[in-house]
Amino acid sequence: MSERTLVLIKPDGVRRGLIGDVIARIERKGLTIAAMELRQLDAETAKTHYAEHSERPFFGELVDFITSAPLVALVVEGPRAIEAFRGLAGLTDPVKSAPGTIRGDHALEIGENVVHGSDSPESAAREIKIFFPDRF
Ligand code: RTP
Ligand code: MG
Repeated sequence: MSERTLVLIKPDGVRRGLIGDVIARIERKGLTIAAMELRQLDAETAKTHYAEHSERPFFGELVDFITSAPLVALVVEGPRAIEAFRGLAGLTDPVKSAPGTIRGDHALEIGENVVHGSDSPESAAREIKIFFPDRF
């Protein structure tokens, strides 16, 4: 059974030239890219996407960062795609992420951790609708 997940290559990943690296890992794993777009988020879209964190102390910084420059949004598809991509990404804290993961290989700061991946089927459905409202 195939599943879809929303992946973001965040502004730090785009700025640092990591689009190709992230896409290569997705493809090497056997996952499929079903949609992809380079875009810069406005604050409203960013707040909707990260609504679950609206009461957290880092929310303002998170919104400022994710809207600071273009990102790449992808819909990634495959068997257990949500869990599969979270495995490729590593843990939220890049220092605790194992080498071999995207965050473990490329980042040091929690606030600039290169990628986002949906964390549940409900999140994936909600987030895909935000980024690709007419496509799925
Ligand atoms: P994401 O949603 O971006 O894929 O990351 P995640 O699931 O691994 O982590 P989550 O708990 O959803 O947090 C969203 C993003 O907020 C930033 N964050 N900062 N300063 C902090 O303690 C803190 N905690 C989280 C991170 O950039 C994280 O990716
Ligand atoms: Mg999250």
